[in-house]
Amino acid sequence: MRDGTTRREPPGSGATEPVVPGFYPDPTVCRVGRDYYLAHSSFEYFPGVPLFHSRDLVSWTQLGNILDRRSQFRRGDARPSTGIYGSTLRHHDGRFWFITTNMSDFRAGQLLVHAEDPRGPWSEPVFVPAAVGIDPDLCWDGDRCYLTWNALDFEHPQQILQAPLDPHSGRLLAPPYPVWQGSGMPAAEGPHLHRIGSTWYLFLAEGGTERGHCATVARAPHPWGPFEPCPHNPVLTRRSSVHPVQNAGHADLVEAPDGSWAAVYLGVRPRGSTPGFHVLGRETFLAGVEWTDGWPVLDEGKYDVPRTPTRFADDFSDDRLHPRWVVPGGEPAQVAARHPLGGLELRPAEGGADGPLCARVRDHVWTADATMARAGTFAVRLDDRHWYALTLQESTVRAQARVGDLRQQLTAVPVTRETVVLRLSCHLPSSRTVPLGHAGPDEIVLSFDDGTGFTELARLDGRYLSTEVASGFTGRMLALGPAETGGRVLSVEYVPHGS
Ligand code: 6LW
Repeated sequence: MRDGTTRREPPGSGATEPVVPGFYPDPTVCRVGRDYYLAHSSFEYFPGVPLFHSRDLVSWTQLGNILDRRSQFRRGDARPSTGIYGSTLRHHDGRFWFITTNMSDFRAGQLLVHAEDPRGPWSEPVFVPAAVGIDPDLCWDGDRCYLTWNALDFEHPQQILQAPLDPHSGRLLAPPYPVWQGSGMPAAEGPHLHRIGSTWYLFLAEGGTERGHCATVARAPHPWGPFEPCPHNPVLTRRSSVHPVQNAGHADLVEAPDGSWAAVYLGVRPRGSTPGFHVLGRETFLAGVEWTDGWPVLDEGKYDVPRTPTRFADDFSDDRLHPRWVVPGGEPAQVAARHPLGGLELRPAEGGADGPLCARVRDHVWTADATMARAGTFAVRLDDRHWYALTLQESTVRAQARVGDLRQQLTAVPVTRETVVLRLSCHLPSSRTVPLGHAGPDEIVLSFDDGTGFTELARLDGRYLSTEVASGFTGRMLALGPAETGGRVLSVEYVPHGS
């Protein structure tokens, strides 16, 4: 739905189906020839910044993670929702450029890496210490590069700043100056500057990344302004609507080879009783962009987006871990090593930090099996204070839950074999919504099979593993870790229901 404009055609599935489902927020996109590349914020999880490739904007394949060395992504304070925030991916003069903010290293300023091949290796970082803040954007006018960012200076209303930048050294070539500050809503952020013809368009996210989220735009004859706001701002929002995708905003544009334009943007899919609970984090959606009177009109229903195939099975027999595996505040090489007899040995993170080996949950209903040998933990988590877990150790399977300050062992059952399948599954709620029931977004079942068939240990309301309860900017993850006596996982299989 757009404020101030009416839809010309019934929405295609792209209005409700993400092109990249799961915790892949703050999308930024660029094109080289016929190849599109898409990158996302990833917060405390390392390696950081998942990078995807597509030829049609609709189907995407992960190439890897841009920040895959700790020299690029300094660990710092690795609490939940620290780390890598909003960013910009561009291609200029034969190079890919990626700029972002590592909130765990905030005073270092913006972090800039480049690569000839998007599969990497990406360069060592150049920092921009004179541009502290979040959501950096790069845009070139010929060879002159402009950095635009949100100074995150709550003392001053002029937070969206710009300055010419030497991207090789990270030096600002002039003092920063304010540009367009948005349409007046709170939290103007996520700037993306695009030159289209002889006009410069500055897109912003406004309203905050919750239900009031919007995308707005202004245009100018120069990169620095003066900016004229679009008369039908916001050009994208779902505020005050009953649309199944909410929090829509934080858009980035890309031009197709045929001269048409598209936009990627973030949204959430809340379910259950009011206020609605979203559990997969902020996901990436795709809209068409048409131009009327020199202004963009986003059409969220332009594309038909098929359901992304998210099923995977991993026996960890490849030389390298799949790029889906990441660690909150740690490194995969620290917490997992190939076991000589097969599978992965699971180790505790350094200093007892919370650091399981994680992979994003990408669907609303699914079943995931982790086959453990003698010991190990398998959990679904939002962060270190919100998780449901199964643990095998000393011939016993335990089901546990943590919700904020509350932590409870739910049950413990003896097992007869050393190899046990720990199963987490997610189902539609069995209750109706308030006031006819008490439905959350889903129900999570913890069960195991020690060769005698699956035994259900617990069935828990999924609302406690949602952003509306836990807060933060991330989404649900499957998590593999050691038990107190160590851990060895032989395989993991993730199967979305209905796939
Ligand atoms: C991102 C900023 C935002 O950098 O949240 O709500 C931050 N908008 O644009 C993390 O996603």
